[in-house]
Amino acid sequence: MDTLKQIAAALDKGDESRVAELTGQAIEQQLPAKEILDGGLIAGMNVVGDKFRKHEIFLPHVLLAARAMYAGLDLLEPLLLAQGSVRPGKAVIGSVQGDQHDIGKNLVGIMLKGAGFEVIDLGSDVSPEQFVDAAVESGAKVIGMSALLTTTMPVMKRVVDLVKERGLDGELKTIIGGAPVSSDYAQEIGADAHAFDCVSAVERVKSLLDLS
Ligand code: B1M
Repeated sequence: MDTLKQIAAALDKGDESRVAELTGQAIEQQLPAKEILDGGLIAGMNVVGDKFRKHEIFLPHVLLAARAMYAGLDLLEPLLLAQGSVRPGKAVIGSVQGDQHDIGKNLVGIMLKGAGFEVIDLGSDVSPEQFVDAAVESGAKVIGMSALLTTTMPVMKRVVDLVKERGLDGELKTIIGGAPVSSDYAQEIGADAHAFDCVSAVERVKSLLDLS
């Protein structure tokens, strides 16, 4: 089995130390960081998500897998960050109120930092007021929201509405992402953009700020 498949299998087992060891090996083999991320860590997490959906595994297993994912991400982060140099702007990011899922949001943060952005990461379970207040206080021109649950998606609309209520529409852009959201949903709630993954998130943010 190649190293990336071994990483995915170890993540599926929730074996934190093995994921760290194998990610280290993949880095030593000089595989590109993005390939290790997609073909190893994210591929493994997709298997976990699939099994969870089919009730073949339960929450404690998913938590172990998430911990194992972070063990690999910690090693990859400096390599993903090394891609960036200048600071093109500031972005506030967070997982929306009621949502604890933060792995995808953290990846978006890493990739934005890698592209040189200053990132204000509000963490998870972030209220609409926290998003907008943080953007105003920091002078950030973009709010990036992540949601993994269908039940938390509507919070994104509340953030977009609050931006409009405060008269910031146009100068403060909003971008959404996460497995259950789509471009159609972004359009429906009036968000400025949607990104499918952490790489396209950077492209979208750049184009929102006229930097691309
Ligand atoms: Co939960 N969970 N979870 N979970 N979990 C899902 C999301 C679920 C789809 C699993 C399933 O049923 N197959 C399901 C949601 C169903 C739905 O709403 N339709 C689910 C559920 C039901 C739940 C609970 C309700 C379970 C329970 O308690 N009964 C509960 C809710 C807790 C809460 O948030 N209030 C829960 C809890 C958890 C854990 C805490 C155990 C853990 C999260 C740990 C953590 O994040 N620190 C967890 C996990 C790990 C998952 C799965 C297995 C993996 C999510 C993940 O990290 N994927 C997930 C199944 C799945 O998605 N396959 C599942 C890897 C990550 C890299 O992908 O976050 O999609 P993702 O990010 C991608 C893109 O979406 C995009 O970029 C990333 C890749 O480049 N992206 C953005 C994300 N944010 C973006 C923002 C952007 C742009 C792009 O712009 C700003």
